[in-house]
Amino acid sequence: MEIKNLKKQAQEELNLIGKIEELKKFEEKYLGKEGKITKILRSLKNLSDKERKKIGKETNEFKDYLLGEIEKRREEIRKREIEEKEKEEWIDITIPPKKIEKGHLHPLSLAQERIEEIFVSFGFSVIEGPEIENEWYNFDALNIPKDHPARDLWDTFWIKSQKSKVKSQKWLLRTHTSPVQVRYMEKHNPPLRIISPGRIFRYEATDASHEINFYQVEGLMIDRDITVANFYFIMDEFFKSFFRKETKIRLRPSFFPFTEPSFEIDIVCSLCKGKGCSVCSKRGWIELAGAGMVHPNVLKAVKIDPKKWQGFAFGLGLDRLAMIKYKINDIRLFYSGDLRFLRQF
Ligand code: FA5
Repeated sequence: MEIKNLKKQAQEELNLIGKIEELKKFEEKYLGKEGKITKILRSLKNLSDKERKKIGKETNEFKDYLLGEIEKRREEIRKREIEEKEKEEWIDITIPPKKIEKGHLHPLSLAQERIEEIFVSFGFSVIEGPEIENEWYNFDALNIPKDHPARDLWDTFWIKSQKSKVKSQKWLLRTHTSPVQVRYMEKHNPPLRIISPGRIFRYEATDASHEINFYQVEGLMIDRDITVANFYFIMDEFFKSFFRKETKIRLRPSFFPFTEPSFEIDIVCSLCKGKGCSVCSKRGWIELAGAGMVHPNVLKAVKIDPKKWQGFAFGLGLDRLAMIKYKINDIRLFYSGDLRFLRQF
């Protein structure tokens, strides 16, 4: 083929090339080891001097021209590829970003943190106890003997066919945080000042202010010459700090086998302001805690001399405290996992 025709054919082929891979193949076809131009240059030796000079010159010029064209096309393809990529990867920086959901503390945890903070500032230590207890700590050591009707105050979830290695007791889900008092007094000598927040369980019907699984904060202070006046002062200071305002509380005489005298602490219902609603069972007051002066039998059970040491104990309903603080009208909302509720805190 004449150089002129070859040049025409190459130009037409080159015009149709749009990809780097196609260009590589084209280069190979004309300039590779077995390429058309390479073959012509190789065959020059068989020609006469005159023809070799003429065809050699034309072929070399064509080779240089083609190399130039290939380079030009390569640049064009690269430029176009970059432009296409830029179009594809274009980012609109004015579009608002997707909102990243952040977790936060549950209202019960917030209340617990605040309670701990206040009691620690009064010199109390925070102690934990097990949620699975045995009869001895949950009842016997708290002056609640077997077959005594007082056990019925706490409807219990018993754990089947498990015997405690210690004292051959039956296991249960603790019905209150009071067993932590006993565990602590067994190992520590007075004077003592502790609180113990934790989860407890009761086999009972639920309503707006009762759950089967809820939280209590146990408190215990043992020292010399402790009286009900000390107890009232501490509780009054605690409620003022927790609710950040004057609150109306009352002590009501009550009965617990492990305290004498015993009280119940009530607070004016913040949801109805004392008028009576479903949360306070139309009474205008909400029961927040059981409390009293530690019974001498409990002190004796842990080998503390009741003639030398006295003190008070209390069991605050943590859920109820949070309900009053955040004006929540149903305790079951805490355990519902409903994000519409939880996002408000
Ligand atoms: C007790 O559990 C005693 N251990 C408290 C105590 C401790 C008395 C130390 C004396 C000395 P009570 O069963 O009343 O007591 O419960 C204490 C508080 O837990 C109640 O005042 C109430 O605020 C809360 N509470 C009781 N039952 C429920 C329930 N089902 N759901 C939510 N909170 C409850």
